[in-house]
Amino acid sequence: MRVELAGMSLAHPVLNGSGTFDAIAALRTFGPALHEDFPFSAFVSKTITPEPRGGNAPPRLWETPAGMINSIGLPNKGLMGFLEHDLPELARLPAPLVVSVAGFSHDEFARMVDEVAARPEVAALELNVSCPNVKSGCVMGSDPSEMAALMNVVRPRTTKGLIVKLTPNVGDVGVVAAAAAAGGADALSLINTLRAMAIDPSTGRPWLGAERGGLSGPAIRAVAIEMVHECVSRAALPVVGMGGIGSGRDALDFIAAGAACVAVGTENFRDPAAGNRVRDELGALLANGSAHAAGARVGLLHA
Ligand code: RRO
Repeated sequence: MRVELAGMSLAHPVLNGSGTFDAIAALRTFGPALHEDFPFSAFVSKTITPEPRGGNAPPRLWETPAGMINSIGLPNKGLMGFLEHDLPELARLPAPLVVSVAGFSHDEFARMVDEVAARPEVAALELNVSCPNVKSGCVMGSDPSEMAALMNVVRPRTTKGLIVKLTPNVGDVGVVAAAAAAGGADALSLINTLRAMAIDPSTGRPWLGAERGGLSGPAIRAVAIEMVHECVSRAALPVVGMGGIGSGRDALDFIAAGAACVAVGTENFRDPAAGNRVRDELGALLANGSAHAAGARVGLLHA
């Protein structure tokens, strides 16, 4: 199951989705057992920004019939808080560390890449391009020219792997994927959450404090599989596929669609052992020689 991704040699293809598994809290809860059977072949941290952020007004979550809507709003300790407090703890995990970074301008992204990539504990970076550029007002991952301009700024700053996390809230995700590839990305990860809204039945007003949020979970899986397939055919890069993966069978679908790796996200909230289960089920399915698995092996070869 070994796979190469953005300069990392991973023992298997199952990662976590950024922001869906708090490894520091899990270590406190599960103790050394977490390290002994760590579910993910690389750990992706929750996105950080240059300055600390408190996040959005509550409520921040709404459960849907097959998933949930979140509007967490990027709460984090900021770059310096992360480097001082979280990085030493995350560096002790028994898996390479991918740090997810975001900024609201090219200068902010440049600073994040400079500071984070310089740390030897960090194996690769994920660029969360779902934030608006305050200068253009445009979400950086929603437009191929914005994507190209961002890659021009960040690519020359590090030789470490850069994984671009794509948003599905675009007309043509393939054209943004192609721009990321042309700009020197080492891999793509997709999909982030789909824009969504829930209504509070007691008021008729939006439930979430921020009014809108992002939908995740099984509800978005078929959308994610199509987008992974599209990006694999438009950009010659390994793709980390995610969106509603809750079983090895789901993971195999993404690999058959061309993903090199998969990530477990929302399912981690329902079942903290979901990563171990998906990894083990995927391993068994890949070994059993079915047509589904044969299709998936072609996906692995693409990587
Ligand atoms: O923090 C969030 O609200 C959030 C982020 Br940064 C993201 O990339 N995707 C998402 O669904 N929520």
